[in-house]
Amino acid sequence: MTMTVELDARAKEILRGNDRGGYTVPTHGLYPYQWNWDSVFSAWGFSTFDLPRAWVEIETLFASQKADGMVPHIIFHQVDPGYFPGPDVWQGGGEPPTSGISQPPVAAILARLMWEGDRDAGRAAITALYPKMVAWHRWWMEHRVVDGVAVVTHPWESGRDNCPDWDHGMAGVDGSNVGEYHRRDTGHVDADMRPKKIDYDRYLAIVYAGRSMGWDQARVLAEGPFLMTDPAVHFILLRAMDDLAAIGRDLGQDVAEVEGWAETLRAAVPDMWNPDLGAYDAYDLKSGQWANNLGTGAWLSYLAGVENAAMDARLTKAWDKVRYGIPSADPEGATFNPKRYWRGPSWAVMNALIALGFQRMGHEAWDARLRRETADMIRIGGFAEYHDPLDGSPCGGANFSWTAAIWLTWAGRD
Ligand code: 2M8
Repeated sequence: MTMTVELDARAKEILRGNDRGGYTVPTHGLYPYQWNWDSVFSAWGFSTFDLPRAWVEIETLFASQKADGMVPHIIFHQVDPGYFPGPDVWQGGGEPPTSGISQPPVAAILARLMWEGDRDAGRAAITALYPKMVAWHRWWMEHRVVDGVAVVTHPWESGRDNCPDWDHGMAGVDGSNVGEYHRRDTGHVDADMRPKKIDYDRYLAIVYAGRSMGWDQARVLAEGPFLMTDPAVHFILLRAMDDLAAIGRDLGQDVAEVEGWAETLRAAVPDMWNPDLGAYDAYDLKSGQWANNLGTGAWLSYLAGVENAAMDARLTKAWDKVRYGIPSADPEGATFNPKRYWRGPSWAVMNALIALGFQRMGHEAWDARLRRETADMIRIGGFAEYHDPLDGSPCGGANFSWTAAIWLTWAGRD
């Protein structure tokens, strides 16, 4: 097992190595562009040793904000043939070009932590960022909230691409007409650790549909082929609203609108409860079915200050089935796979977000356990994109920015 000091140094080296000047790539090769939430986690990592660089990361991300307030999920700073689908496929507009969807809005959550860590150093950055974050949150409320519940229009928008939450919604997407294409991800990592071809066909079909609507987000919501509620994004957005309001109050802003959004989201939390599952669950708005999956969304409820005693025992039982962190899918679920991407592996980055929830709700023992397990997993498997939750072995890409960031901010701290 590697020593903490060596891992600290290695984690910083990874972030520096993935720095492309103003933005950080998730990892060299597999993901050669700026991804929205990866970038914010990288910023949090940088904040432990280079705070000015940390703020620049978020500034660069918001520099690509659209006129309607959306902050895109990928920013294609420099065309790189190593990733598919690239800017020519997305046609999301912008200079640099972007994708046409968003990603979980973690910016306000982590920006608040950075700001409260050093107010003098962060004042100018947070003052400039605040109205941009308000505009982004407004975009979520207008274009990705249905009857008070957050939705995603593409599995990629959730950040948890092939998790079982999306199985019903994906089954309703016709991927048979996307033609020939050449995936690049399976040239970088083992195909068994990635989504299947049938998933990629459907991912592309959803992209082509959005593109044909010129990424008019009102139409994407109303007419797109995929639409599911996402408790994970809902709880992230709700927490981000609370944090944005706190930042606004600090800056002397009128936060009534932001507080109103938080109230709307909070009032809809019971609507995400699936009584048969005994947990918060994703719901397919197209076919009218619950996902029936004990997934990351349930775990993220604590992040938003939501607790449900009926769910706690169910969650800890699932956690006890593995050794290294929170599995991205129920270990007792029929399709659990400890190595296939979002269908079972443990993600250091999700563990950290879930732990912020445990901290908020005073679950100190759970926080300590999750931190210890995540640290052990990184000691065993290194700074991998994600890990097998049964033995800690590395999966996906190596030298990953967000895993390095999580080591520096949380997992590797005593
Ligand atoms: C993964 O998603 C991208 C598409 O956005 C991909 O597989 O090509 C997800 O794990 C996502 O959450 C993450 O932001 C991205 C980059 O790390 O990779």
